[in-house]
Amino acid sequence: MTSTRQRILSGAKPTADSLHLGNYIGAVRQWVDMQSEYDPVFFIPDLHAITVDFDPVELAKRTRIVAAQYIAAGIDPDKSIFFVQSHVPEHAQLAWALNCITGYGEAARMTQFKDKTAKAGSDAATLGLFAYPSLMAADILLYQADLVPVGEDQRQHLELTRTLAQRFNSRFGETFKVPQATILKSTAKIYDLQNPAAKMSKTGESPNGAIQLLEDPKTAAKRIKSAVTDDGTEIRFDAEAKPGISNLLTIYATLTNRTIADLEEAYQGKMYGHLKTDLAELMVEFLTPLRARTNELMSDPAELDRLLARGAGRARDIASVTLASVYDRIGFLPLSGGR
Ligand code: ATP
Ligand code: LTN
Repeated sequence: MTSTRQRILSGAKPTADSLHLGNYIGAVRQWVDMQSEYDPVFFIPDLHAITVDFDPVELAKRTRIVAAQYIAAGIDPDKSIFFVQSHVPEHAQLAWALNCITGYGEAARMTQFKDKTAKAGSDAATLGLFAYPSLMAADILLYQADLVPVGEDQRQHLELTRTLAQRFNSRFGETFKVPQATILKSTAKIYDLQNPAAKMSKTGESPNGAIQLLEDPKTAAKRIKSAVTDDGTEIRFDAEAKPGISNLLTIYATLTNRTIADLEEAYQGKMYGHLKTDLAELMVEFLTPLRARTNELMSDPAELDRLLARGAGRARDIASVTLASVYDRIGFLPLSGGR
């Protein structure tokens, strides 16, 4: 039976030793919430992770950690197709075909490529980094995804994905669903605890600026308590005038499913310190089971690998159908008969 639910697809790269709170609130948690309503495909883009400098031992370790963290955070491998990109060879295969209908200038205009090349220097930037967007297009188009929930920084890549789908369809016949560029409105952006003007990220300046989902919850609590706050004393959401307190309120509201207005009312007349103490406690309550579950999953890598292999099998069932149709339309000779 084919599902009538819309298909959503997304992924986060295995480029750190732990997801941080920004990844959780801005991405993984939303994916978890969407699992039941949509037909979900989530994956770990390890092919994308090697487009910048990487270490093989670290990559393998990080891929398992991210997988365990997704599951611990609530991605249910029974509800979602959940897999590692390199386990499904169709991604690289379709990416090649898409490379051949992507203009050189078109790829060179991608701001992520320009930014990363400017940072690394053009000799350090690889062909893989240049082809990052067509591989991302392949990730999406293979599964005929309707919606792709991503952050604002990925908007241009999604636009290119749509362009490539339309170009292929008009040149070779209707093959791909053209996905919607879905930048989730509700995607809360979480800011650095020490510098609320910058987003919380893997590469923030101060280690106290980010909360790692796998760190000691007591350390995380300390980071909340030492978060930079603003002038004044009133606990009120005002991203312009009170970026520090507003960030803490966003985190608090997400972790408790309460509204900001409700929190503002509850903290009327109280001090910043009260809010921080309560949020620090909440953080411990939130991180402790998440960390335990992640470590439990990590302690049985064979089971984790089995779940990922099952996901890859389900992914290939879909991806291979799309790729076969693409190859046929391109005019590649079918492989028939014996060897
Ligand atoms: P980072 O900035 O930490 O390197 P990233 O955005 O470069 O992360 P991914 O690891 O692929 O790369 O991000 C996974 C998801 O997490 C993306 O959808 C991204 O939009 C989201 N995300 C990352 N940081 C934040 C944040 N501070 N607030 C909200 N969402 C975030
Ligand atoms: N580029 C994305 C990760 C990513 C992705 C995808 C997201 C790779 N392929 C396909 C959605 C759909 C990032 O850096 N967050």
